[in-house]
Amino acid sequence: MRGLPTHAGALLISVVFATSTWAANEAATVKVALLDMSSAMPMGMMGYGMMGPGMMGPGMMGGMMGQGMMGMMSIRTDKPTVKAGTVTFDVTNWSRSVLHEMLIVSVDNPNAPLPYDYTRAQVPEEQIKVLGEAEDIQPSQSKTLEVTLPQGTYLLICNLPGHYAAGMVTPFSVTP
Ligand SMILES: [Cu+2]
Repeated sequence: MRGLPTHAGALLISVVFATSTWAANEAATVKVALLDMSSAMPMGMMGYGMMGPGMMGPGMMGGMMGQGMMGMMSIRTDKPTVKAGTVTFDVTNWSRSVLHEMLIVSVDNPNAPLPYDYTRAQVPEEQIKVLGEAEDIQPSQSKTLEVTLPQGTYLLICNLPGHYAAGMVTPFSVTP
């Protein structure tokens, strides 16, 4: 504290105290963007692995609205990891035309593919461990989902027909 005026030292102490109190009580909030080719790109989500150059070749735009094209739909989060406890997912469907949803799936290995029913073009939900879901999110709408998550690895997916296969899956992890 040498050299600091007395009031600055007091201020510093109170800031440190307030910060630690806030951190202990902080409930994690995760912003989730549900995206497809009709989406208005959310500025805050830029840089989270958006499709690179080469994905959008000339003439592709017209055919992109069909379902089932790998990488044509996606889920992005503003953070890949939170601490165990109450987690609030703030889920926004940035699509201009397509209904989406978000399921929180507990997995042993986030790199392994989920079981898949090719007839229904969906992940069979009775064969996976769903810890929460925000269903039927209309284009340009948001839903908030609050869940208590233990430490572990998860996938966030959209399980409307064709959407998981089209790329609507992203890993998410919860630390102790
Ligand atoms: Cu979807």
